[in-house]
Amino acid sequence: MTYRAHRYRKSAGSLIVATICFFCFWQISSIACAAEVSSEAVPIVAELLLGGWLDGKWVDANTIASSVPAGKIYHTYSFDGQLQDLVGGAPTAESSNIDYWDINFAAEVDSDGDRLKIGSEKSGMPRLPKLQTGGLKPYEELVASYLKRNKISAKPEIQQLVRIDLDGDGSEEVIVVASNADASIPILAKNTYSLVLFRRIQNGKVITSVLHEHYYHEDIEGQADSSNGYRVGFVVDINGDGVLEMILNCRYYEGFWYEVYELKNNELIKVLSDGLGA
Ligand SMILES: [Ca+2]
Ligand SMILES: [Ca+2]
Repeated sequence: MTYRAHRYRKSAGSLIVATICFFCFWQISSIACAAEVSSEAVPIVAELLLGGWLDGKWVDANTIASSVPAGKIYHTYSFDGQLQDLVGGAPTAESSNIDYWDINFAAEVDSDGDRLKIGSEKSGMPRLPKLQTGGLKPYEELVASYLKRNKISAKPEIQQLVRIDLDGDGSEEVIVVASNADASIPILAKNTYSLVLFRRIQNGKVITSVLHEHYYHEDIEGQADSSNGYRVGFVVDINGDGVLEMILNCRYYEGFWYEVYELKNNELIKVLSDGLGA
């Protein structure tokens, strides 16, 4: 800012004008600088307040709650598009079996879990994820290799194959959700599984990471336990750095939780997780 003022003074040729301008610039620049460093809290809401982005880092719901004002505007998203903005209230402390934070919205909208709400001025969908339904064979073979290695003889069943260029480098990343298990009943069934894989190109080679893997080898009933079910809920740039985050919707018989993943060094890293359940 002093550089701009200094240059202006030299060319203006008048000390008074230069002095006034210096202070004008100084004030404007100060406001601009303040805006740059001021860290607007970016809350993430899906069924409950999951946490968010604050002061340059990912923080949990407890940490961000006091920094979220009432009347904040939220961009909202479905899996493959931006929906209408909503105005949110101040976070409220709630309690069911566990304590959590919720945010109420002025307009109640369709099923809460189908919509991600991000309290940021920036639009979070510079690129849209695609669901691939054809050409699954290579991915079925990939899943089959994990099943074989883990002594599951069931067929590979792809539930979701999501293609998205997370970092915008022109190369698509792929998230594979495969399962033959039913997470909605309190039963563990023999020869079932639940898998979430992440595929991307690194140094010209395709590499795969496991985000979740469960292999159920026994029939178990009566423990109110169930298998885990996963779904890529949303792919949105939450913190406005141009790289999309992946939000995984995770369910079991008596509960659910969400996991937020950030792409770092070409790896998906879990940065937040919150949910409700028995
Ligand atoms: Ca990419
Ligand atoms: Ca981001």
